[in-house]
Amino acid sequence: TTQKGLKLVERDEEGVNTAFRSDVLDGLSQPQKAIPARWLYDDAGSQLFEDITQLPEYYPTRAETEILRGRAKEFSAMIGPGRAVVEFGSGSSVKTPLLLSAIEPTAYVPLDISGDFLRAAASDLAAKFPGLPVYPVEADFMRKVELPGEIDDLPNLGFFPGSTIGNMVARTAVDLLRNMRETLGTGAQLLIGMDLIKDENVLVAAYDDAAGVTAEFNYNLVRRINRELDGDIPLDALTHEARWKDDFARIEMHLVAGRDIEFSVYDRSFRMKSGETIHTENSHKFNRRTSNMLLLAAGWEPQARWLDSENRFSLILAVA
Ligand code: AVI
Repeated sequence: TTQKGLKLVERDEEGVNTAFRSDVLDGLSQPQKAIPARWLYDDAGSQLFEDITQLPEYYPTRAETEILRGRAKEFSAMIGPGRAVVEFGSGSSVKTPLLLSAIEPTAYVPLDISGDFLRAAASDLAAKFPGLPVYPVEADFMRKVELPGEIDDLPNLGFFPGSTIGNMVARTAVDLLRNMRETLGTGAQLLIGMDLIKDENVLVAAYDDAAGVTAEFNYNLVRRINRELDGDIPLDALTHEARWKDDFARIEMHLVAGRDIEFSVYDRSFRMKSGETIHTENSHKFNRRTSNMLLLAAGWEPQARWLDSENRFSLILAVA
């Protein structure tokens, strides 16, 4: 069903984002406190993530951009002209134009839950590609999305860069990839970025940079909770930590308590012992086999795979 006209953020009478509140209260009540990573991205968090992509230690954005820049001929050979490019997320001002110039699509459809980001990205793009029809859709792409009627007859190429798939546990990732297949329809292809397993020190540095921007990104979640959910979490007691969990092939972001603390959020009390953590993000890393397995589990057949010159990041093309 179409999500047009739906209110995408539900708020109570006091203007509190109810999904945020229940995720935080539930998450802080678990033995291992954990808050879903999607709540890192309010306006300040989205800006901090943009800053992260420019950091010397954060290689994924540069590595993926290098692939998009260098492999245009191969993309156009494997994908062909005349497709509608459906981007999951409102698009990056650098990566999206590189793909669109490589493959000569017939339409571009950015999907995003945030209408503001979406409209800004869509008008930027339309200015760069005069003559390319752009049909922005405001929707939660974790579910099946009804695409605009104008592209009904075109074969689709889904585009999901950035290794955002890595921020989901396998079960959620497979649900999303399957919904993408439903959204995109028969004959669709998917071009998806997946970050690679590599030296632990390189990975930890990418998520705990010297300038402390990733730490700020993590602390911003606490500031958001305190502000929007009437919390008094003592930020000075918490330290950002990036941990490599080898068994799960993922970097985890945590907020570690440096002393015993008590605080309240939305009138509920919580405690943390010194050393206890709030788990705030997973960022899974892949190899050839695990990325293929994830795609296959959701009904996508891998067709081609490209790496950057330092073998840090992969872009995979799959067919429905
Ligand atoms: C958006 N996502 C792919 C980023 C990542 O690398 O997992 C989010 C991020 N978290 C800390 N640094 C970057």
